[in-house]
This record gives sequence, C-alpha cells and structure tokens, in this order.
Amino acid sequence: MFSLMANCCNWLKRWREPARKVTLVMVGLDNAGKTATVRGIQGENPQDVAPTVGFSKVDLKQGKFEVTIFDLGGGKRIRGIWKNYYSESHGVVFVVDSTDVQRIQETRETMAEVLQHPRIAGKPVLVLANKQDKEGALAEADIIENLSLEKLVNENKCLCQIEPCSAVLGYGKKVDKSIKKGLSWLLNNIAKDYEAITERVQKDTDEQRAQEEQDKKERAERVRRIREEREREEREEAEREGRQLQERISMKTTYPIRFNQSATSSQRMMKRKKRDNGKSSYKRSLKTVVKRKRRRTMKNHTTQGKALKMAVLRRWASRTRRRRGSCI
Ligand SMILES: Nc1nc2c(ncn2[C@@H]2O[C@H](COP(=O)(O)OP(=O)(O)OP(=O)(O)O)[C@@H](O)[C@H]2O)c(=O)[nH]1
Ligand SMILES: [Mg+2]
Repeated sequence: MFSLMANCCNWLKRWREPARKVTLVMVGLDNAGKTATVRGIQGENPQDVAPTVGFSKVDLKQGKFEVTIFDLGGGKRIRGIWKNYYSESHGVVFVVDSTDVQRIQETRETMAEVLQHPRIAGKPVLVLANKQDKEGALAEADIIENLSLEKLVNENKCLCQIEPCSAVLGYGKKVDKSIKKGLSWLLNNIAKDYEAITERVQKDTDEQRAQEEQDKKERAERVRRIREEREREEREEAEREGRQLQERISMKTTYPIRFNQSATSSQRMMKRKKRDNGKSSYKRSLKTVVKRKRRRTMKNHTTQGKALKMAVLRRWASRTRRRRGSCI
C-alpha cells in the first residue's frame, strides 16, 4: 500500500514537471539517411528526399521532451559546419549507411572526429545502422567491429546505443520501432543527467557566442584597417597626381618661349614706333597688310581677275579704314 502511494506521488511529480528542452545533432556521411529518418519521426513521408545543403532544423514533441533536431548535411565540404552545433546539443544521433561498405573507413574516421570533439565527448550517442531493408547491409556486430565503436565510446566516455533500422519502412506512428526505441533511449539518458548536461550546454554555448563575437570584432577590425589603408593609398595617389597636374599647369604658365614671345612682340612694337617716328604702328601695319594683299593678288590672277581683285581689295581697305576711323 505504501509503495503504491509512493509510485503515485512519483508519477504525479513527473507529470507536473515542465517539458524539457533537448537539442540533438544528427550527423553521418551524405546519403546515410539522416533526413529520411527525421522525416519519418516527424510523420512525413521519408521517400524522395534531396541531399541537405547546410542544415535543416526540426522541432518536435516526444512525450515530456521538446526536441530540436539539427539535421546537418553530410557532404564532405559541409562537414566543417558540424562543430558549430556541438555546443548546444545534449546528445548525438549518428546515422550510418549499413550498405556503404566502401566508405565504412571514412565513416569510422568521421565518427571518431565527432566523438573526440571536446564539446561532444561525454554526451550520449545513438548510432542508427540504417538501410537494413537493403540487401548486403552489414549486421549490427559487423558495424560495431568496423567502426571500432567500443573503443571509440570508451575513449571518449560516451554512453552509446546502436540500433539497426530502416528509415523508409514507415513514418509517423508506423516509423521503424528501432528508431523509436533508439530515440527514447537517448532522451531518457539525457533526462537522467539533464541538469549537468544543460549546464555544460549553457557554458559551451556562452563560450562559443563570446568566441564568435570576438571573431566578428577581429574581422571588423581587419576590414577597417584594410579600408583605411586603401583610402590612404588612394589619397596619396590623388595628391601625387594633383601635384603633377599643378606642376604641369605652372610649367605652362611660366613657359619661357611664350614669355619671350610676348616680350619680343612688344619689343617689335616699340621698334616699329621708333621707325615710324611715333606714328601709330596700327596705321603702319594696316598699310602693310593692304600692300601685301595687293601684291599677292597681282601675282596670282589674270588681268581681269586682277582688276576685280583690286576693286575688292580697295573696297576692303576703305571699309576697314571707315570702321577704324583712320586714314592711311
Ligand atoms: N532503401 C533505403 N533507402 C533509404 C533509407 N534511408 C534513406 N534512404 C534513401 O537514401 C537516400 C539518401 O537519404 P537522405 O535522407 O537524403 O540522406 P542524408 O543522410 O540526409 O544525406 P545528406 O543530406 O546528403 O547528408 C534517399 O534516396 C533515401 O530515400 C533506408 O532505410 N532504406
Ligand atoms: Mg539530408
């Protein structure tokens, strides 16, 4: 009677407990069946899934747990982003393609890297040996041996469970029982040590955020320095060009020949004035122009044309005289 009451109290206590937020990271080589597995758990058809580029985040409710699963792309070039999700994860789901015997070594190395990471070591790990419905799939024991699973989990102090399964057998309530079993094993083990894992998650996440913030600042500082350097160079270049332009302009204005030329022409003017006994050089020069024109016309034209040209020239000379108000 007493134990029945104690059980009831425990059940009531658990029932009144708030939902626990758990974050899981789902990793494994590309084509292993991660997205198909998540889809099945979510209640969506796991057939015809496309390779994941980057990651996809899935939120679901599993009993008393509010679970967030980060389904990360497994392509070789995407694997670099996995570590960004380690700090906030309470546990790991590692999906293995049991038929991919050729890449079993790569799977082993990848798994070792994940479990050895300081932000993963010590956290519970569920290994799903997927694609058991396919012919030639490795059995559980073979996978444990090929992955050196025992050694790996012992070295990194990770609680581990392996479940042979098939992600495409069914979905929702009909999802493969092994997947369900594996997921509840993982959540229960996280729940057992929930406070400690959550504290670690909090600490690691804060550290990672601080590190990211620091990296961001350093990046911004680097960019600022590069921009300043470039602006300084551009300014110097502009100043140099401006100076050269200024020099060229001043060279033009103080060009000695021009200066001498103008000096010579004024000198010539003075000389002419002297020669003409103070007569206007302008009159003299006009006379010269007319003379010159007349001579040129005489030379170049026939008698008739000459006469015509002379008439034109005379008219031009008289018009010029009138305009200038002078007489030659
Ligand atoms: N026969 C069989 N096929 C499966 C199983 N699980 C997944 N597949 C198929 O395997 C292929 C790859 O599945 P995904 O879920 O996209 O694999 P993934 O691990 O998410 O791959 P990435 O997103 O590239 O990392 C798909 O064509 C699935 O239909 C399974 O249990 N059995
Ligand atoms: Mg995927």
